[in-house]
Formats: sequence, structure tokens, C-alpha cells
Amino acid sequence: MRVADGSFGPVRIEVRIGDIAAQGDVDAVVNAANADLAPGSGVAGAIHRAAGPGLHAECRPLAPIETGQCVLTGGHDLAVAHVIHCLGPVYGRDDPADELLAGCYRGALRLADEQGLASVAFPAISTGVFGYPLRDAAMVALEAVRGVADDLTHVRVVRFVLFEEIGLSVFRDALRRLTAG
Ligand code: AR6
Repeated sequence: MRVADGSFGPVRIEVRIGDIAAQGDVDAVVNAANADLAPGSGVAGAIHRAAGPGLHAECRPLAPIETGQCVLTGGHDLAVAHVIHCLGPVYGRDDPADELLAGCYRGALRLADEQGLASVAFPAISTGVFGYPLRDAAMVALEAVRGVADDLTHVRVVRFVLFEEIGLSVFRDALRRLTAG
């Protein structure tokens, strides 16, 4: 199965395989950013490539950001109106990693909610270059969303976009565990 859905209170949770930079039917995508908000590899590279140079130009005066922090920009040439840039923890360096990672998800959702956005798509922040183990990161991400879901007044869809089958199955299993019973 390539999709999995669930809900936390009023918020529908979608788990999908795909490219975060190719999402079109959400109000915002989240960038797994670096502190300089510059194009990089992985998610940041894909988002900046698809958004065009205007995104980096908008980012420059907002940088640097701190671990766990999120900032909002326009989507530029992306098919979505907004990008929320989050700096996840480097696993083994930034502690407590779980709190810092959870802070990214909570912060991004609060920012989106303040802007009146209804749907947000996340990649698996910190699980690439930053080395966060995928299984642990999936539980932290989903528990963070569950923790704020009831406080959100505008956000009604949270999508996790995983690049590979392994990510899809890990997030799908974590979602099942958290929504069971
Ligand atoms: N769409 C969805 N997921 C993706 C995509 C994509 N296009 N590309 C990669 N992933 P990473 P981080 C997955 O490294 O660990 C950058 O260079 C990937 O398989 O993008 O937070 C920045 O500039 C992995 O599971 O983000 C920072 O310096 C997950 O997305 C640093 O890396 C996150 O991988 C951030 O590292």
C-alpha cells in the first residue's frame, strides 16, 4: 500500500511517497533547511531548485536560524504558496535531539495556523544528512503533530512525504501505532 491515512483530533494525517518539491495541493511545504537557509542537498536542494532563485533571495535576510526554529517564505516557482523552513537537529550533536525535532514540527504547524493555512506537507526532517534514525524520527514527528492537533484552528491536513519505500512503511507503521485503540 503506497498511502496511509489517519487522524489526530480534527487533523487528517496523510502518509505518501513522493517528492516534497512536487506537492501542489497543499498550502505549504516544509523545507529541511540548513542554518543559512541556502540551497543544499536533499530536500533543501529539491525545494530551492524547483522554487528558483527568488526563494534564496527571500531567505537571505532571514538567516541564520537556530536548531528547532522555523521561518515562513513564499513559494516562488513552486506550485505551493508558502515554504516553512525548519532547521532540524544534527543527530549526535544537537541535544536533546527529540525535543529539538519535535519543536520543528510544532513550530511549523503553529506558523501555518497563524497564517490561516489549511494544509501542510512535511518531509522527514533530519533523517538524511543530519542522521536522525528514521524509526525514532517518525515517532517524534507524529507524536509532535498529535500533541498540537487539538490546538490548531486552521490546519486540517498534515501530509508526510517520504522519498523512499522504507520511509513510507516506517511512517505508516508509526501512524498505525499512534492511532490504534
Ligand atoms: N522529497 C521528499 N523527501 C526527500 C527529498 C525530496 N525531494 N529528498 C530527500 N528526501 P535531508 P536533513 C528525504 O538530507 O537530514 C541539506 O543539505 C531524505 O531521504 O534533505 O534535515 C540541508 O541543506 C531524508 O529521509 O534533510 C541541510 O544542511 C529526508 O528527506 C541538511 O541537508 C531528509 O533529508 C538537512 O539535513
